Amino acid sequence: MTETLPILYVPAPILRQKAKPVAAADQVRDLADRMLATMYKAPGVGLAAPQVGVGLRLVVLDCGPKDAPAPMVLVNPELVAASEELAVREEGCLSLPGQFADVTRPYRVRVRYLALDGSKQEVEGEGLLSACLQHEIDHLDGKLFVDYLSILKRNMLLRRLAKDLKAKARDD
Ligand code: GNR
Ligand code: NI
Repeated sequence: MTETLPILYVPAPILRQKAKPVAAADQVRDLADRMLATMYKAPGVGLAAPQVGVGLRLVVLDCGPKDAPAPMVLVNPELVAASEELAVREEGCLSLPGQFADVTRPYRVRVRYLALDGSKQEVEGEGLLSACLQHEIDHLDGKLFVDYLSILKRNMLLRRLAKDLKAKARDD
């Protein structure tokens, strides 16, 4: 089995930094494999490289149904279009375990990226895939879903996370 990687939690500084473009797509194959294994194990529907301590613009995701795995690897993804129509969805993040909140984002987006073979690709998504694509690209820019919440809600959530992680560390 592919080795998994430890997931970093808020407030790890790398989660707030801008990730650097991948210079050669075919050189992140192993990392992408390990990120997919880490994502499925968590489990989650997406994972960005900074969440495993790597400051590169690399994302993996699988927003397909559980019975039909559809892993995607996006190198240097860029948002190229977003609908005016918005949608509200409850989001969570593997870097803020156990914390969830409603986030409003464009309902449909178009994302340009490189595949692992270096070929140019585009994907258009709505619903969960759209939210996931935006959530992961945000990670590459040091942005987290809590940044879309009111200060009050964000602080509540971050305080609860700190408390939960402290309790978990005590139990370990
Ligand atoms: O597992 C995840 N679920 C999720 C739900 C709604 C919108 C985005 C996501 S991504 C998240 C995994 C994660 O933290 N990716 O960075
Ligand atoms: Ni996340």
